[in-house]
Amino acid sequence: MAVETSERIELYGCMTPNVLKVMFMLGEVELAFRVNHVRIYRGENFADGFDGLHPFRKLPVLVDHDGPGGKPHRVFESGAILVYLAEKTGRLLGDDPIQRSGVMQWLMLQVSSVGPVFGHGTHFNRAAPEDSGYARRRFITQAIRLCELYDARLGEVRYLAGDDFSIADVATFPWLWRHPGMLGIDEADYPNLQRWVAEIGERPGLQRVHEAYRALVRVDRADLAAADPDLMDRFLGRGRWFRVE
Ligand SMILES: N[C@@H](CCC(=O)N[C@@H](CS)C(=O)NCC(=O)O)C(=O)O
Repeated sequence: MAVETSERIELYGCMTPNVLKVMFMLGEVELAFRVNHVRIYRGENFADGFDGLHPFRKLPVLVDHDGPGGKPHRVFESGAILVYLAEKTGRLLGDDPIQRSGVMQWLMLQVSSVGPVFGHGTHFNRAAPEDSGYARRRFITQAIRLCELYDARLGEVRYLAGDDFSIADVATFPWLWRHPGMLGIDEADYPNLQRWVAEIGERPGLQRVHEAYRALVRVDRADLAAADPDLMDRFLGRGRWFRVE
């Protein structure tokens, strides 16, 4: 894990939608940042002291060396990082209390439902050692309900919180861009969602960070292909790492 601080913002990350959210935001608000690649498929998030960055040893984590009062400030949890950056820059959070409330509702729905449902759906679809039919079907069913909900919403409004692009779109795009297809959901059934994915995918903020994210993907895919099976069990919380019978 390389840590040099040439930029004033450091992002601890790896290839995952939750990290892409933060990179996308930094690209949108045009803040320079340095990525500290945490090699999760080599177990770097389990290293001594990593819980000082994130108490649950997860990514992303952001460290702003120009934080409030000019002091360094650390933020974990992708939703909290987006709100922090929106407040820091005065961008993408809504201009009045009603707009801001709308942005927060769609942001919270992503954090509490879209991420966990598509994340667990992908886990039970691809990573469960034996076919856990109940869990796989449950999470894919929830994912389909979410696709229906977002398709209906995006049939009424241009962006998730209404007329304006916001951190709710930034948070949701990395999850609804490819994960429905990865779960075998037919994206053509959701034309409004497809329209939004196509539009958000062209955002300048995403273009700005595209190469930096691709670099994480290249290294993590190679690490994943060579990963130690016991480390994968630890990472996924299974095998000898199960804590219950
Ligand atoms: N709620 C967290 C989720 C973060 C998360 O699950 N990150 C994964 C990305 S791979 C991770 O760090 N996993 C490592 C682990 O669970 O050991 C957020 O939105 O930031």
